[in-house]
Amino acid sequence: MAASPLVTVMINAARKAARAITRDFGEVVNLQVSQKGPADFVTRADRKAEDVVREELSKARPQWGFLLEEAGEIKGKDGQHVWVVDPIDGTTNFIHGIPHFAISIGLTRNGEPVAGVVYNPITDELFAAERGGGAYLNDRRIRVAARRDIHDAVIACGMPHRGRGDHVEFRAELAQVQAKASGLRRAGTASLDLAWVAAGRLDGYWERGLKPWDICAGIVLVREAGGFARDIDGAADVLATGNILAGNELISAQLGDCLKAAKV
Ligand code: LIP
Repeated sequence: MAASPLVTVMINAARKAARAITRDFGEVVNLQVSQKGPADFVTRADRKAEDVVREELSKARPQWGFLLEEAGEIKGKDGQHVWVVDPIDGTTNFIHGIPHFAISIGLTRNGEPVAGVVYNPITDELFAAERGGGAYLNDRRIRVAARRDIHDAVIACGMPHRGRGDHVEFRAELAQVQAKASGLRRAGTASLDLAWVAAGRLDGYWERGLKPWDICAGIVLVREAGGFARDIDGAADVLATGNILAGNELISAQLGDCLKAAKV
């Protein structure tokens, strides 16, 4: 992939943060057996990685704003561009020593997601996309899967757990999808779920209650891979609602119908 200057900036920031994150992940794996557990350590690792990403991106585009998982919103002078960053998406996996998490860097222009990089430093898989430029996994162009029928589809989801989301609503939605799909997955990292839809590994994905930094980069990946990423209930701004549904045209429509059926 001949990355544009913009995507190159994002890739460099992700790779730089990844070096510290990978070291810290090794430490977290050791901390599993300690009484206190690795939670405090992980919070520090998260902040440290976010600082690295922020510094790299600011150096390259000093006028642009930020929406950061840890530090929150930082207004930019330019007023149009906002970096939307999750330094460790899949924190629960990270804390538990599960090697499925990612650095997610998205960019919005006037509120619209226009570029995204999602990097899993453990597998060294780097997903990148920019509006109009296609989606890539490392050097390879990726496309959403071509399956036409949800009966043949593997669908991923996010599950609400203690203190999160609407459990009853989720169970109703799951019951609908469960009855139709050929397989279900819950891997715990929204940005990678979307990246894997873009790469055709998953046919579809839905989750409610996510934050912009969980999905901004992944939305661009799915769309640039020829897929659809939209609000479950048809709202215009999926970044704002955080209720996302993704897949190719046919599977996303069928998944949308299942989720609608769960409401009645
Ligand atoms: C997480 C997501 C995950 C979702 C969690 C959470 P975090 O992001 O990526 O898939 O199910 O609710 O939002 O908190 O690890 O950055």
